[in-house]
Amino acid sequence: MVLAMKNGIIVALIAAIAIGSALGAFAATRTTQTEANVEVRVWESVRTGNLYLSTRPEGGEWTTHDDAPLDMNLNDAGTFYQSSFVVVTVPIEVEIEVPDPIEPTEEPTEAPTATPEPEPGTCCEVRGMEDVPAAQDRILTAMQEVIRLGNNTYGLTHSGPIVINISFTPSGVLERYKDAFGFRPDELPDECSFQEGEHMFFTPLCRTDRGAIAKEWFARAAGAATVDPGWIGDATLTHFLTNATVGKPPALDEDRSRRALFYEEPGSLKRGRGSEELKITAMLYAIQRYGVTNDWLAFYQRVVGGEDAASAFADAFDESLDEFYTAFETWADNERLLLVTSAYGSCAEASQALRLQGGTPGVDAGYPDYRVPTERDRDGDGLVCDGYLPGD
Ligand SMILES: [Ca+2]
Repeated sequence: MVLAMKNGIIVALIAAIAIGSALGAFAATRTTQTEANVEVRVWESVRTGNLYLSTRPEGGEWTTHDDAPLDMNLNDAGTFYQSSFVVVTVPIEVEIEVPDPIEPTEEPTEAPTATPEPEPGTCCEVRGMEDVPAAQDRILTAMQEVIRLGNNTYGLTHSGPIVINISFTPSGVLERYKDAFGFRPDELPDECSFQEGEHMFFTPLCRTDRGAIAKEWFARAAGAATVDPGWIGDATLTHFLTNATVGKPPALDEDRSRRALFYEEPGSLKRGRGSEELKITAMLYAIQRYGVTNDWLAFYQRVVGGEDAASAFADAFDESLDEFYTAFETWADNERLLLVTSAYGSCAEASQALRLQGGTPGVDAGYPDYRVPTERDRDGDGLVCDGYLPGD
């Protein structure tokens, strides 16, 4: 009976210590989710029956709290002996996430512009993770680079301030939202990033994701409005994101465009279908046909501004949108013919002219699927002859 009561006391003590220590230790970093193991031992003097309490961090040094025995009194119900409250402080180490050092990046040389630049908005206040300045600096630098790219390459600017909200945890992002708007949503609108008003929010998953950072800024500067026809908006966003993440704009002679030309029906663009690759291919073809990227951007911004796409297109490029579709389809058919006639019949044949790409030769490298269309791409990575080694 006495033993059972003492076991009860020990369980209660362990619970009190574990909870107390966890809250005490992490009060400063309220959004950090972690665990600490605290080892507890209760001693009972064989001679006197007095109880003593010792604790230590896992693997650390023992501390016995108060040399005096625990004062054990019967609880109100008379069912347990309980000690008075014991507060223990246990030193623990918490590892705070520190991002990789920021690589210095080269400043793109600024092209002289004939037109005065519009007054740009400000960038940016960063809220959250104040105790990890490197994390704040990193996203601020990434956002400023995206803005510079948008300004220099696309003539895009945003207006007004931007507040970047980041946190250690997804629920911390919801707290940031609450700080900004006064209430806490039930769940994140997006697991990666989202924005509302002047606030942008980046979850731990995406706060170092250049694509997410670029996407939010592009939506802010160019307008997130759905344009009609939709491919114009999708392609323009893809163009910008490719430039921001890969470091150069997409080009017509790349595999993604050639694959679209080889496998897709070019008429599906006009019918509102087609892959992201087909859409960007059409945009690149329009730029090649009519002028330079900034002409396209000027057209795009007029459509975002609410102008009818067909009339804005005719105005910008001296050709109707329907005429463009016809020209694109004719060109695409011709390109497909060239790709078909220059395709290879086997991996061995392809190896005579092509270099393996996408991995380690003999293991996972291969050739673009449209170059050897008789081979199957079993894992859908766009490469065939996976693992082929010239000479096999
Ligand atoms: Ca493959």
